[in-house]
Amino acid sequence: MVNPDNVADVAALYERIYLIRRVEEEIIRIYPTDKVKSPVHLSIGQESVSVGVCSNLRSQDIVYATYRGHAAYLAKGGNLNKMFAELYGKVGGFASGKAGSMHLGDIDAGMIGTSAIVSTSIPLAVGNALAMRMQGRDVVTVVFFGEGATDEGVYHESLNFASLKKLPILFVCENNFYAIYSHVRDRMPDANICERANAYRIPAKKIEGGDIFAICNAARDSLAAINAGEGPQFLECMTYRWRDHVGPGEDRHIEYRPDSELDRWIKDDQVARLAGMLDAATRDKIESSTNSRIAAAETAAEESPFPDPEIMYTNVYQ
Ligand SMILES: Cc1ncc(C[n+]2csc(CCOP(=O)(O)OP(=O)(O)O)c2C)c(N)n1
Repeated sequence: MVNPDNVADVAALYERIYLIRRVEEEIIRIYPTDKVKSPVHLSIGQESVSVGVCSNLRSQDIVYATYRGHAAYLAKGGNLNKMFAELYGKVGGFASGKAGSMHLGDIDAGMIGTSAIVSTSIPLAVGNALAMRMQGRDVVTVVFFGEGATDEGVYHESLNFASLKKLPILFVCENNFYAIYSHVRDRMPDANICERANAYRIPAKKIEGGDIFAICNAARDSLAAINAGEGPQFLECMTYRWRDHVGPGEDRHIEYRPDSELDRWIKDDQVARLAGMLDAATRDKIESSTNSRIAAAETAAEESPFPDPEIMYTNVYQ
């Protein structure tokens, strides 16, 4: 149980969430220089979901996510240097610069891959859970996806199959209300996502407000149930994307969502919440070592060469 009164618990969460926030702030700063060679989908505002869930995972557990995957990658303990080099399209990246932001995959970090096609990582994650079971390996698979992915047919097939086979998988819906610019109420007659998971006999829990402690503790319970052989579990984590759907910019000018809604979520920022629970010395120590790590990763990415054109056709499956 993560205890908000325990300084070590709070510091550990803050270290991870602050890293993710600062990395994406750096991406915003760097993006106009054109050094980042792929589109970016930022998780700023949504970090508590990845951090809350991944803080309960073991190194052998496997994570799948979406094109909005920086947070999940870093929360799973991904390699910061390899990530920056990958964003810069350099050989030092985990895919030698060929994957970029939308296709994060790093087996050493337990992240098999992310995809730009909505919902496609869900059946892959279910397949991974089946493979782990067949190989007798003690591995839980976790898949992060947006509520927009639950509109897709393959999502329903995946839940059905995972439940039927009682697979060791945790489904985590990051419900930020919008698929690009369309609100969930304009896409579903009844946006009760947990009830839909229950229809496949998968226990589901909704966590309001992006509350990092609630997410942490719900994930811990779900993982315990999976490890006890109870089959798939489902978390619907309410959250909010502060920036535009794609790219580094803000999007208030598009006027598809009320400013007051965004402002309310910014007020409840979980990064600031954790920062406010720590004393200044602990916070400064975490922040300065994190910022040094980020600066070193940016330098390493700058210094890494671009790949030779010949690698274009390696590790490509047709
Ligand atoms: C199969 C498919 N349909 C449509 C798109 C275009 N598209 C890209 S992101 C997106 C919205 C997805 O929203 P959601 O799943 O809630 O995730 P979020 O972007 O909010 O993290 C859409 C429709 C796509 N990439 N793939």
